[in-house]
Amino acid sequence: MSQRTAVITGASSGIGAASARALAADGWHVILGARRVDRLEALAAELGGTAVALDVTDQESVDAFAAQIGACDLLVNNAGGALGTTPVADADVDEWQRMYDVNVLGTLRVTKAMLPSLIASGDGQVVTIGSIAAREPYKGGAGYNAAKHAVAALSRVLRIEMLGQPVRVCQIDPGMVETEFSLVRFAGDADRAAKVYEGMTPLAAEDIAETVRWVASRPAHVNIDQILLMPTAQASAAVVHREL
Ligand code: NJP
Repeated sequence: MSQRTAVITGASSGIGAASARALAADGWHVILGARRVDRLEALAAELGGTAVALDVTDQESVDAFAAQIGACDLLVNNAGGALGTTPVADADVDEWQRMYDVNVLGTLRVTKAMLPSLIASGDGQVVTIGSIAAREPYKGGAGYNAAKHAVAALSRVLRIEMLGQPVRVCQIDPGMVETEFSLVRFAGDADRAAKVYEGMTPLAAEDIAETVRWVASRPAHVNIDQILLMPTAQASAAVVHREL
């Protein structure tokens, strides 16, 4: 069988980069998309993959990205993230809009662009990285909760609409994973980001990547619909055991 191709968005750090490594180790040709192209190129060189600039919030960028991709058997919708923890009463509408754009519309833009190739593959798969925030509201999480709930709705509707087509649809919802996620959420405040993981062992990006690799390697008749995984020290979005 010829080498299969996986497209991974947000592959310049964290879960996306780790997923690219895990999939490449499993024999996939990986196409890496993100805005920080220098990082993508270094990773592509390491993995024998392909780096392509991608801003999922920009339709022209998504179109240019898709135009450079021929076959696509697996799409990992991973680009995304949270901004701030502002209460609803003080919500910054611009922050909400940016979260909605990257998480929801970004996932939509890339999925829509890749669907013809995924269908043509004859055994296509969409794996979207959601969040525990897609399942459970938490204090200060409203904008991110709303965006990831919408991502979950998109995944579930796509799953229904792809019935009868050779495209499987899975959403993987992580709890706390130590990546650049909290640094981005807290606008580069490293001390505040480090506090998120104080006194507990979070998941590593590699833990999610191994889940992506496992989902992507199930046989064509098996659709892993949804997975929620958290660190042992976390029991729900805001319930965390810390040894302080
Ligand atoms: O975070 P991080 P994660 N266009 O910040 C990219 C979800 N999640 O790996 O463009 C294209 O290390 C960005 O690339 P760049 C989370 O919501 C996480 O943890 O170069 N790409 C980078 O590669 C997200 O959906 C946790 O800046 C864009 C990547 O996204 C996914 O996991 C918990 C982009 C972010 O990498 C991966 O996040 C949870 C754009 N416009 C869900 N904007 C967690 N870590 O705790 C950003 O429940 N990216």
